Amino acid sequence: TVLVDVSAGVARLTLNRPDKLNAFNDAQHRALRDALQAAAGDGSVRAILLTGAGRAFCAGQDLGDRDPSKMSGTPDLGDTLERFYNPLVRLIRSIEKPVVCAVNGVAAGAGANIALACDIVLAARSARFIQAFSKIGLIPDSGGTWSLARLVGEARAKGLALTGMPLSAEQAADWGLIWKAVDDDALMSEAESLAAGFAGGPTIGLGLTKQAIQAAATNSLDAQLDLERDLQREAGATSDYAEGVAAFLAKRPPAFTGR
Ligand code: LHQ
Repeated sequence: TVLVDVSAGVARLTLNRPDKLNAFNDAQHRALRDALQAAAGDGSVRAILLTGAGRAFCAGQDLGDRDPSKMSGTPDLGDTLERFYNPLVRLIRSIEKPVVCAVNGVAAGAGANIALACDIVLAARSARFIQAFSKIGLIPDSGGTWSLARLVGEARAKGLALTGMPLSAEQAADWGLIWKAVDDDALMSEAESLAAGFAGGPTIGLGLTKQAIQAAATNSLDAQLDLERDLQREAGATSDYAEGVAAFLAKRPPAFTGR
């Protein structure tokens, strides 16, 4: 249910249930979590690229086996979030390497918000972001209420979440929801070259940068300045920092090793 290809420092993870628009069942959750954990722990992997097989990125939860009228008792969706979606979002945010998401087609429900949990989101011009939850009586999950409000502000977050209106890739980029909208046939090459750039980059510095920017969402300026001091101390102790400065002074391209 998730294809994994590791080469040249990049782990490519492809959601692979195309006939279900890559909707999540428990098996796909387990496969994605395992693949992300493996990539996080593999020192040869310095960037992660997440995408979907077929015409969609991900249609969110697979609703096929979720019909409450065919189940006994009250469904506990909080349990599903606690066991699957919340750990997935926490994992993506905590990986100390850039996670690039190439949204190749529609991203709906939890599928949209998992994309938004990634560090850099590129989307094919034909892709749509749909906060489908309101159509079935749910609230945006997988961090959606948090990331939407922060990325596009309360007015647009509420508009998207309450209406469930599809947002084009172009509009998503204009609003600052994602990094960039890309022509469909250029999506994967752009995503690959971005990931390759990260894989040849100063991995520790990039990981610390991700950590610092995420911390800014909840820190005061004072706390953030303290954090920058601590993380810059770490970054400045890496051999990639020494290499970066040496290369700059010698007017040659740096050869970063990720250490
Ligand atoms: C699907 C799905 C799908 C199963 C398309 N499931 N089959 C968390 C906690 C626990 C439970 C609840 O959920 C959550 C979080 C969530 O993610 S809630 C939101 C769940 N997702 C949705 O409500 C989106 C449902 N899908 C759609 O609205 C449409 O399929 C979109 C807009 C994504 C795409 O529309 P189209 O391009 O017109 O494609 P389609 O609707 O014809 O779908 C193609 C096939 O994929 C179709 O199957 P079929 O056998 O008829 O070819 C769909 O039934 C199936 N599919 N999404 N989530």
